[in-house]
Amino acid sequence: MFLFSREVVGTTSRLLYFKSDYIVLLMKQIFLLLSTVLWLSLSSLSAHKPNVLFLAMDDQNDWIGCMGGHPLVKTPNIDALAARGTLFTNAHTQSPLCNPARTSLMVGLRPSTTGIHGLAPWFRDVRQWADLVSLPQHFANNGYQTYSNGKIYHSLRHQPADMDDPEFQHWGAIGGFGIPKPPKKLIPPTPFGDHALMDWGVWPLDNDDTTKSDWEVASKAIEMLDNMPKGKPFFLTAGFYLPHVPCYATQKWFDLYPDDASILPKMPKNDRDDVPFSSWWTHWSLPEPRQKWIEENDQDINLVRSYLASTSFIDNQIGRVLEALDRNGFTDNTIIVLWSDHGYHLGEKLITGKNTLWARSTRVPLIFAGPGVKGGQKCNLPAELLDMYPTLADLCDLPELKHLEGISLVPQLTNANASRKRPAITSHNQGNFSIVSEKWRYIHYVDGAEELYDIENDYDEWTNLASQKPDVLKKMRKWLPKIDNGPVEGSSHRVLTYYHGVPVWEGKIIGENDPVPHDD
Ligand SMILES: [Ca+2]
Ligand SMILES: [Ca+2]
Repeated sequence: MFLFSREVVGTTSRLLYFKSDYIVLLMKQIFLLLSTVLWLSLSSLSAHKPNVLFLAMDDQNDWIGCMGGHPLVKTPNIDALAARGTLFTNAHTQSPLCNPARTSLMVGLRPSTTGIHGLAPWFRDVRQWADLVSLPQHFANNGYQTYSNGKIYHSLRHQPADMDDPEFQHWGAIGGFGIPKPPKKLIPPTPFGDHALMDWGVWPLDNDDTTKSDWEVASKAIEMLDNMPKGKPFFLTAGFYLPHVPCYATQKWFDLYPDDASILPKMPKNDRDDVPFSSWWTHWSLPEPRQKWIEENDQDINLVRSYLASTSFIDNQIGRVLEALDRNGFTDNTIIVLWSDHGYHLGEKLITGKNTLWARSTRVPLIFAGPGVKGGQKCNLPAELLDMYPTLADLCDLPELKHLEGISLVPQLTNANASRKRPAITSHNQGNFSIVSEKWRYIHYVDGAEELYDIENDYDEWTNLASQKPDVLKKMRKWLPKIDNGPVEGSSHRVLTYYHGVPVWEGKIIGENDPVPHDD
């Protein structure tokens, strides 16, 4: 009985064993089948995911053919891209300065939220922002291979290959300053220490573009496209440095433009008479020469022509990359976005450079083309560079990230008239904001001073209507961001603070009766 029982028990347990073994085997097979199905569907999904080509210009204002910012500028490749995509004609940066602008668009937060207002710090060095998932990281986390060329972040161009959570997985050309450089500056010494970057003119003299760093950025992007592994979608960048100073270009790009005053922008000498004095605080003392110095040194035509030549040279580099995209059969399945980090003044409002809250500083090219984007559209609704992150994630069906402050432009990419209720907001240090709607530009300075321009009828923003339109001011003030953080620890370079009524520029108090530096 006992034996029998044991036998029975043994048989039962053997049966149970066989049964459980069978179930395990079956489960394994089901798991394998499910994994295969999941893997197949994921890989077919990612194989069909659109690629992203992320093209950046530096300090490029609205002097782009299709934007109408300068009547003579020649940008045939950018214009052709706009013609087959959607051009945002009223797009604005979140800051008129490299580091805050680029940090903002790459992490999807406003400078007034991060407190990154100056050329330093690098946001990963700031404890509360160190782990932010940046735009390329979000793509990498979702099956994309990410490739970097040239200037995308303000200073970061390369990281070690074995780094955890790298900003990009593959690093190409470093890009950067307008090399090769002449043995000495081409223009006379500039105020504020004769900064090496404040220079422009024909260089190199041999008319050879292939030695230039921006040529190399395009070439490396082309090489990556030519050798792109199959099977995984890519997020590839080409970040160009020009027309950032020094504006060196070869003779053939200068030859596109007349060497006379017909290329100069219109700039009334009294344009700042109706502007608050605190506007000067936002660009109090800078290496970029004031217009007075430019004219006294006979540099106005030379600077404008050098800037235009540099823009056309970059347009040519963009054309080279787009040609490679096409040649490799990627065009139909690649979303292309072209942007500039902020604009540049070339004499308007009596200055050269950025660091202002007017159109020349804030208005930038922003073009989308590719799958999901309607071609041949111009959208005049306000748009922000901050919107690129959620827009690209939306177009590529990536999971939504809660921390992003921008909003997807996908509705406007399919219908340029789709409603958008939000204006475009730019800040330059704590308390200084510009707010742009379809009709108005409202500016609020840290001391409470205000400006208002009717941008529909006063494209150049010459007439400040703040004292005449109290109702409009009231409406526009409502858009001032509720979060307005001061400079984060480690901030420096072009940082303005204002505590207890005292403006401080780069650590030095601006006295009540101080004259505007190097403007006398
Ligand atoms: Ca810049
Ligand atoms: Ca004026």
